[in-house]
Parts: sequence; structure tokens; C-alpha cells
Amino acid sequence: MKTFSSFLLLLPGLLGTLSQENLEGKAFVFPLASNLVFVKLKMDLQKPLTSFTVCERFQTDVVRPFVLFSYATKEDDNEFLLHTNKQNLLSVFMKHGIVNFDVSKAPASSSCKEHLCFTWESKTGLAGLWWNGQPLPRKILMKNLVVQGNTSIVLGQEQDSFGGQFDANQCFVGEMEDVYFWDRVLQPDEICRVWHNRLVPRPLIDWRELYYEIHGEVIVAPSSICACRIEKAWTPKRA
Ligand SMILES: [Ca+2]
Repeated sequence: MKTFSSFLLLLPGLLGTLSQENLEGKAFVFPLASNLVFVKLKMDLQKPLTSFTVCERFQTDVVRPFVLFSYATKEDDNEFLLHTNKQNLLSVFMKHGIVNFDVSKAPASSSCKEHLCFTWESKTGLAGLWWNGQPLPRKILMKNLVVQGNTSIVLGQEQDSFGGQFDANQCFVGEMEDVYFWDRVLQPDEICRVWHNRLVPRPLIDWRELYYEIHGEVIVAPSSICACRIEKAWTPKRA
């Protein structure tokens, strides 16, 4: 009986704890390369999507390919997926479709974290990536597709089944924050507002009211964005 009680005490830790809170000024820190560390996001999506925008800010020192946003459905674990490919190449998967964006041409971040927004609409298939507030040339991805709504959204791991089958070699290690999702393509001025961390109404995933579940060692910590600015060249003092 004692063992059973201990298991019950352990269970919430294994299953994760649901939270809903305003994370403005905070970050998820993913400190470990592991297939057990991730965050599930809850999104109240009533209908399939014919357009959307997803935005997030991140920082990592990992150079191997890693996942940035994993949106799976029961029909397809790669319903929508943001994943780095080689260095400076961001791949966007939607079912069997894939486009690559060369972010080496994009501006460097003025803070210590990279910011991205990805937009897509079914009618034209236009897929756009904004990197640190600037648009890259748009591409065509899965024209006329309807993205299913019964979704499992995971940060930190790439899903190879609905809500699971993770691979530590694709996991995200670093910091992530300001995660948002809208069921429409944001206008350029709205993307600028998101980049500046200003309000754009009615996101379905809202960092300022995030409904999430942490599994494993993900730490919610104050954001380190622009905590220090380098005013002038630093020179070491002589001993
Ligand atoms: Ca997958």
C-alpha cells in the first residue's frame, strides 16, 4: 500500500500539471537534451484551419537540427511542424509538404533571442516567414489544404505520434518565450507589433494567458531578453 501511495504522489509529476497564467516577461528554459522534457499547449480550436500565424522567440546553442513547434493530429504527426534543418535553414512541414527558408539572409537579432513568425493560407498556399521582424521571400506550401483542429501541440519535442514518440536527437534545448498562434494571417504591421512584444488581439495560443502542461525539467524563469546591453568594448583590467 505504501508503494501505491508513493506512486500516486509521483503521478502528477509524470503526467504534468496543467497551468493557466500570464507568462509575459518569462521564458520556458529547456536545460536538457532528453526525450522526456516538453511542454504541451492547450488551444481551444473549434474548427479546422484555412489560415494561421504562429510566432515565438527562442535562444539556443544547439547546432544539430531541432524542433521549434510541433502540431500533430491523429491523422498526421506532421500536420504542421517548424524544424531547423542544416544551420540557417528553417524547414516548414505540413503533412507531406515541405518548404525551406534560408535565414542566413535575414537580419540578426538585436536582442539575445531570435524571433520568428510563420504565416500560411490555404487559398493561395502562400507561406511566409518573418525573422527578427523582417519578411523573407514567400513560398507556396500545401495549397487548398485544411489543417485539422483536433490537435496536440508540443514545445521542446517533435511528435512522431499524436502526443508522443519523441526523439532526443531532435529535441529543443535552450529558452523559448512569447509563443502565440492566431487562426488568420497577421498583417505586416501586426507582425511588427508581435516582434516588439505588443498586443495583437485574439490569439488562440496566448503567452499572456497560456494554458500549458510541463513534463520533465522545464523551468519557468524571468526572461533574459535585453537584460544587459553592451555600451562599449570591454577591456580586462591588468592584475
Ligand atoms: Ca513527426
